[in-house]
Amino acid sequence: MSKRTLNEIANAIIGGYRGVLAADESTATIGKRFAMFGVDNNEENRRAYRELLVTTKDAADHVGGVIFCEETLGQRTKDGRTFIELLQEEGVAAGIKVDKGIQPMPFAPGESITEGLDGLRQRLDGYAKRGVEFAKWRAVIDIAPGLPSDLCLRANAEALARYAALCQEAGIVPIVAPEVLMDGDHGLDRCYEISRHTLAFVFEALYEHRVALEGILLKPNMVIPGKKARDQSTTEDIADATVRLMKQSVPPAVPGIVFLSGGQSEAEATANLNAINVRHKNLPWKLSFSYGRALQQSALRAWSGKAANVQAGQSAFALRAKLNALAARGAYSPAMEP
Ligand code: 5MM
Repeated sequence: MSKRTLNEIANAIIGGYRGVLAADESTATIGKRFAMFGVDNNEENRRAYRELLVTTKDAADHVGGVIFCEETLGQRTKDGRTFIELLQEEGVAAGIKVDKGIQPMPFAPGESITEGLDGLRQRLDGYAKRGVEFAKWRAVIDIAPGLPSDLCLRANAEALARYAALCQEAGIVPIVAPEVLMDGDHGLDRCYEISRHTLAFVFEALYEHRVALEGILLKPNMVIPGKKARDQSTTEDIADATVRLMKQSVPPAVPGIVFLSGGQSEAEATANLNAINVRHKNLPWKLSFSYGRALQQSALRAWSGKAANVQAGQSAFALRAKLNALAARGAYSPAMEP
């Protein structure tokens, strides 16, 4: 079988109004999620939980790609299949988070830089041989008084672009994920302004590094007020500001924009994506989801680490996957919520 081009892989992941499941939480992050429901953060629980997600019946109709962390890639389902094999049988692309997390940026108080470029070419070659078709690298941008600095934005954009170029060289689609955090009390306009600035640096760096935009997926934040903002915006305002930002910032060659949920509730993340697609038609890119928390919260709650609850967890995950795929085509309604 001939290998798919980068553009074919990207389009297959988001084709049919599907989106991406971000199940790539590092051990520390999944530990925080497990702790909310009293689940022990051990290797078997992490494996069992990821197996619950990827063996959910019919999820492949709504999810075209799953991002794992390194540990999950080396694990197997109870019946001995690797997670990559399992996804391939379902026509779902396997992805891997390749960044090594964030570190404080030197001489830039309060800001962070994502690490993980050393040895990345070799790691990507190994992943490609195992059947991984896409990757993810996340830059984290904090909004605070006087922040972010151009230094932080430029350094993170440069790292994202170097990662993306290495991925494409290895035949892997890079998900480029610059995340402007929704922590803090800033309003919608400030989020817009900082996200605009961030994306300008990112696309300049992608150009400099000769990254083919047809072969990436962009995973940005929506334009949304900080969690502690006094004035919370309407779904319609969030949708309009987000699409305005994308029009200003993202060239039409990019096949798809898969938003992160970033701490929105499950219902909010679905409603916002739906409003984006209801209110804005004939856009050059597909607008879908690459959610972590907003696809998993109710599944994790229903499962709570108990084998007897696997089916309940899968039903909860299947529902979120379906509702978000409906939102990707603008066909969701809050009345569909349980
Ligand atoms: C931004 O976070 C990504 C999407 O998740 P949300 O929809 O919950 O925001 C997610 O892929 C994230 O990058 C992973 O959970 C990995 O996080 P860590 O910090 O463990 O690398």
